[in-house]
Order: sequence, then structure tokens, then C-alpha cells
Amino acid sequence: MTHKSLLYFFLLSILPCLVFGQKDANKDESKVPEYSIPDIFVNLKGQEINSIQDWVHKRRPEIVNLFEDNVYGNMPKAIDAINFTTVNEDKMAMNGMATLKEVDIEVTNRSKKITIRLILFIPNRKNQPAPVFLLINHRDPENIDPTRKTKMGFWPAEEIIQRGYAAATFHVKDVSDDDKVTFTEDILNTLYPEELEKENGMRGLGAWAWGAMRAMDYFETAPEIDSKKAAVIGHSRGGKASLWTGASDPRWAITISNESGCGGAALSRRKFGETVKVINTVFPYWFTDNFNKYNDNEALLPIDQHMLIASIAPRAVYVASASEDLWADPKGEYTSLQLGTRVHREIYNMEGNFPKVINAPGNPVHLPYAGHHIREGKHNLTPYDWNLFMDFADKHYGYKSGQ
Ligand code: GTR
Repeated sequence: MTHKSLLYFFLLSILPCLVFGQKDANKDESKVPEYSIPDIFVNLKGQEINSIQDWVHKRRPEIVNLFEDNVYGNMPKAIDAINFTTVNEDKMAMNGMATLKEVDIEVTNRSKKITIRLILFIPNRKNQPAPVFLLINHRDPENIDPTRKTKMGFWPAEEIIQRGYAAATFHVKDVSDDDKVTFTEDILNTLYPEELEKENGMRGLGAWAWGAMRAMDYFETAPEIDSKKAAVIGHSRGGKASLWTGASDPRWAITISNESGCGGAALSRRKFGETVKVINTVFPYWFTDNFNKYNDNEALLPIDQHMLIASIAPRAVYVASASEDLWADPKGEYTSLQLGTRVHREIYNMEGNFPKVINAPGNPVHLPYAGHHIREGKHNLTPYDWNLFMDFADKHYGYKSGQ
């Protein structure tokens, strides 16, 4: 790591402690309050949901709307034009292993434009369209260096290519800066300014998910990519956005959340580690304004995060945690995965179940429709995590590495 990225990393990790005191957060299981969570299988009209029909037409759209109104904000659909321009191509990238494409995704709405730079490595060995992993990158751009002079474990693009997958990523700054003040730049001020006026309007995390969807728009046009085998992945705040992407856009075959915690995979009602109030106070620009109503009032939420996972069904979902990352509540993430994937099992009759109690580190659980692992160590996205995500994708796609 360079000095700059070390400093960035350091500031990112201590900022919440300075502002809100991670030390004061509840990290004691015995202090988790009694809570009861909303039932996935009963809709707002009180009807029982027990068929695929009802899930697809009644309950899933209702849940996605509840998340829009109360958590992540409206997801604008209006786009007047979208254009893709390859601005750089290197057919001999990574010592000939891959083709690098840097693609400008230009989106126009009401004559205003924004551009997202997609970085994409495609394996050269393949003679069929490659399945792809898209990383929503919120960390320093050197983590996704297209020149590969800097290589970071956060995005081990060489390993992804070696395993036969295309490696794609974009920086969230292209859609909405990860900053209290400047988050409105790019899509919010330019394409959808009306969102900023609404109490349920799009904010930062929603904008990042919107950006991931535009990458999918590109994959659908790219002959080298198998867009039906696309995984969206994010770490931490990026993992909150990746879950929201997979929940609201059914084009993703696999949705992966790495240590996404509060507002991501973890159940809000457990109040373990980061809470709704803390996250809304420290990051007021991530969630829609309505989410503030639930500060210290989680019981009032018409949803909890297990329903975000449920909204991904029947498509695959993977939740990963780290043993020392109590701020993100590994148990809350796991419980939410167990509960949310009831839709896979009970509506879609998919095989396999998660163990009752979270497995120890080193024992990933890879079911046909969902995966989980807990890594020994601290909050981070590492090659260890990536390799497990690829193991899961191999199995899920029935796809052999390096094929
Ligand atoms: C923390 C924040 C978490 C998580 C994390 C990250 O400061 O409290 O919700 O998103 O940042 O993105 O690494």
C-alpha cells in the first residue's frame, strides 16, 4: 500500500470511532434486545404468500417498494440514451492472459449526461462468453488500477482471470461521491435532481446500485461477456449497495455482500455493532431521508434486512463476514441470510439448508442457491474471500475453472 492509501484506509477505519465511538457500540450478545421481525410470507394486506406467482407478483415488488421508500430511496428508471465507448483496449494485458477494455458508459437524461468508466479484463483463454464479477469499488482508485502496476488484494483481477472469469469494476465517484457534501455531484444533480427534494429520494447507496445496473446494461451488449452469469459484489458500504442492486435488478445471477453490516445484510433490530441511528448520523447521505424515522426505533421498520436478501430470490445470494468485524454483526448477517433464503427453500423448493449455528471460520457453506463464510480476521475484502466467491460461482454455474 502507498502512504496515501494507508492514510485513506486509516481515516476510513477510525472516522466512525472518532465521530460516534465504535467503542460504545453493543458487542455483547446478551444485550441484544428482544425483537420480532416482519414476516416475509404475509403481505401488507395480510394475505399469505405461498406460491411462486404470489411471490413474484405480490410480495417481492411490495418489499422492494418498502426498501425504496424507507431505506435506499427511489430508483429512477428514466434514461433517454445510453452509449458505450471503448476508450482503451489492450489485447495483451496481464502478460497476454487478458484483454483490457476501458469503457465509458455515457448516460443521458433530459439532455444532461454523466459518464461512468468501466474497467474490464476479459480472459483470453476462453472461446465462449465469460461469466463476470462486477466490483462496486468505494476504496481508493489504486485498488482497481487498470495498468496493474499496483495490485491489491481488494480486487485480485489476475486471480479472477486465471479462474476463467471476467473482472469488471467501476469507482463509485463516477456516480455519486462518497462524501456528505459532494455526493450530489454526478447523477443526482445532473440526471435526477428531483430525487434530492424527496423524503424517499435516491441518495448515495442507491446511486451506486444504479451505476452497477448501467454496467449490466453494457454486459448485455458485450459479446465477450455472458451477462446471464454475472455477479455483483461489494465490500462493506459497497456490499450494502450490491445487495440493493441484486434485490432491485433481477438480471444478476449472483449477489455478493462482503461484511456489509448495518443497512446491508445485518438485521437492524438486533442493534448489535453499528445501529440505524449511528449510520444515519455518520453517513447522512447514504440512505433516503425516511430512514431517519427509524433511529432508535427499529421496531417500526416495515421490513428488516432479511427481506432484502429475500428479494434476491430465486437468484443466488452470498453473505460473507469476518470474525473480528463485530461492528458489522456477523451473527446478524448470518441470521438474515438464513431467514431471507426461506424464499429459496419454501417458495422455490431449492435443496439444502444452512446450519442452525454459524460455522467457525474455515468452513464455508455453499448451497446451490446461497453461500456463506466467515473469515478469520478483520474488516476487509481479501483474495481468500474472492476465491470462495469463485468456488461458489464455479459450482453454481456448473462451470469448471479455467474452462
Ligand atoms: C464504516 C461504516 C460501515 C461500513 C464501513 C466501510 O465506517 O460504519 O457501515 O460501511 O465503514 O465501508 O468500510
